[in-house]
This record gives sequence, structure tokens and C-alpha cells, in this order.
Amino acid sequence: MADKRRKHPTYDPNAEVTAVVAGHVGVIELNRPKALNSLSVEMIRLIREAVDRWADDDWIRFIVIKSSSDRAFCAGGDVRYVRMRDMKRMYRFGDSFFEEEYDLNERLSQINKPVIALLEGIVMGGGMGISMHGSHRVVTPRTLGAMPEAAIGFVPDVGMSYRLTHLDCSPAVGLFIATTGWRLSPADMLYTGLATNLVADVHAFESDLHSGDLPEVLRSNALDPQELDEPTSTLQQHVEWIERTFAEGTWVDIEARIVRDAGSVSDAELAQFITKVTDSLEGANPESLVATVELFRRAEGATLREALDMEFKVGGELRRGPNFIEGVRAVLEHKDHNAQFEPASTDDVDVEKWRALVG
Ligand code: QUE
Repeated sequence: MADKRRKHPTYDPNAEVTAVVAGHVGVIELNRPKALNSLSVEMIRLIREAVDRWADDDWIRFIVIKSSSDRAFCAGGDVRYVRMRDMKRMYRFGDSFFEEEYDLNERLSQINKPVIALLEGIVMGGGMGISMHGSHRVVTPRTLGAMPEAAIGFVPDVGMSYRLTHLDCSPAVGLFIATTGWRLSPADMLYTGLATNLVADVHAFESDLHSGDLPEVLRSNALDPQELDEPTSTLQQHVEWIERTFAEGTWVDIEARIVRDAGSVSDAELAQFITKVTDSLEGANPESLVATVELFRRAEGATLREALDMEFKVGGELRRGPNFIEGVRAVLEHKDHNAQFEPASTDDVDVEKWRALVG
């Protein structure tokens, strides 16, 4: 058995990632449910091996990426493990972890056949990175997306600085998502184009995939967005305010507009939305917010590869300061959500430092 595993690591049903061919479909299944499929370096390597094997194999018509659990597609990268090494100043581990992860994100953007992510449940950070660069992002009424890195003292990465500045709607909406860590509903994901399709049930959709042709299977499984509990996207509802507030300037400029409007808008619905925005920013690392804006302004005119390289630089710098260690401690280790970031105010963050890093 041990020998067999060594020879066919991807066929082990207990493996954290399984990769199997079913008919003409290559299926990659994330299987680390207790950690909400947060990606270990081993998982990244197993996904990469399967993608490389199938990318130019004419037998394989499309590649499916899915989860073994309905709770989460993938909650992110295994940042707890990265933090452990960073705390001992063993930065090489995290550096090569992110390098391999970002290379996989780029590789997924270059596949000349459909790459279909089945996004049931939670999709955050690294989960976005292995789905959003493919051709099809299929959501359900239970999908919950987010880029919550500011809360752990990091920045939106995995190529999302590129994706979120190249949305169907404006880059301001992408920057809004990246800084607030906004909980994206299925309607929000369809509105932004982060999702390409809505289905009632990923399991029914997947089993149909093995028989019919893709356009027909997408059509026959499509769920009308009007059937959602919240059929209208909150982001779409408030897109004018988001654009007025996030389209220009540094984080300090944006924050000043939010604070001003929080105390002055007369529209009750907008006032309620701005309160939610303020709440979402509550636990964020000021340094992360400043760095995210500089990163995103630059990513707007960059390629995916250039954006990934900038994320690597900014992320690497954040990991070498105190705030990433403190953020992961507060959110994922102790779960007290009471991170003590320094500086504690965005006014005291050196914007030039972060601008120079991406410049
Ligand atoms: C920001 C993040 C992550 C996060 C929460 C954030 C992240 C990540 C996880 C996560 C969640 C559940 C787990 C786990 C990790 O949460 O990257 O192991 O069981 O992996 O606010 O970037």
C-alpha cells in the first residue's frame, strides 16, 4: 500500500487533493475539510501536477475543480503554517509557498480548455486564486466569497489585485471588495463577473457534465438569479457611492470620504450601507489598507504576472513586519479578533514606502 501511494499519490482517497479522470473530464477535488480546504503546499503541488498532466491532453475536454465538502470550496492558503515559520524568521518556507501558489494561479489562466470551478460554500483568498483565473466560476445560492486579508495583516493576493481591477464593473468596486473584505453574495459575484454561472446544485451540474456538451449543461442547470433570497447585488445597489468613494486617491483619501459620508448622507439605505462598510473595516490592519490601495492602483495597468510579482513583494514585506503574525494570531489562532496592529491609525502609515515597493 505504501508503495502504491508513492507511485500514484493522486489516487489516494485520503489525500488532501485527489485528481481523477472521469470520462473526458479531469476532476480535481480538494479534500481537507476540517481546515475548510485551506491550501497546504502539498495541495498546491498536487493541483499543479494534475493541471500540467491534463492541460495538453486531448482526451481531457475540461478540468473541474471542486471540494469534497459543501461547507467550503476553499477558505484560503494555509497561513497558520506560514506564520509558524515566519515567527522563527524562517521566511524561506513562506516565500516558496507563495511562489508556488502564485505560479499555479498564473498557470490556471493559461489553459486552452474550460477550467470549471464549482464554488459551493466558502470561497476566500487562495480559494479565489484557484478559481477566478479559469474560464467558468459556478456559484450556488449558498456561495460566500470574500478577500478578507486585511484582517490578518496581509493584502489580497493570488492574482486578485489583477482580477479585481479588471472586473465587468469598475476597478473601484474591486478595490472596495479588497479593502472591506466584503462578504460577497451570489448576486454580488454575478454582478462583478467573479461568477459566470448560477446553478441550484453543483452535484447535479457535475454529473450532467460527464454526459452532455458544456453550453447545453450550463443552460439546462442555470438557476434564475431572481430565485435567490437576495436577488439584487448590494454592490450594484450602491455602485455610485462606491465609485465616488474608491475611484481615486490613497487609502487616507478614501477613508476621509467614508468618514464624511457616514455622518452626512440623508438616504437611509445608503447610510445603513456605509455603517456596514465602517463595521467591515473595524478589524483591518491600517498598513494593509494603505498597501492594498497602492498595489491596486498599479495592478490596473499591469498583466496578471506583473500583479502576482507585486503581490509577492508587498506580501513578503508585510510578513517580515509584526502585523501578519499578529493578524493571523487574532483571527485564526486565538480567534479573539482583537489584533493590535501598529501603526494603529492609517495616518501614521508610510504610504511612500508601499508605493515605492510596487513602483
Ligand atoms: C483572511 C484570510 C484567511 C482566513 C481568514 C481571513 C485565510 C485562511 C483562513 C482559514 C479559515 C479556516 C481554516 C483555516 C484557514 O481564514 O487565508 O485553516 O480552518 O486560510 O480573515 O486570508
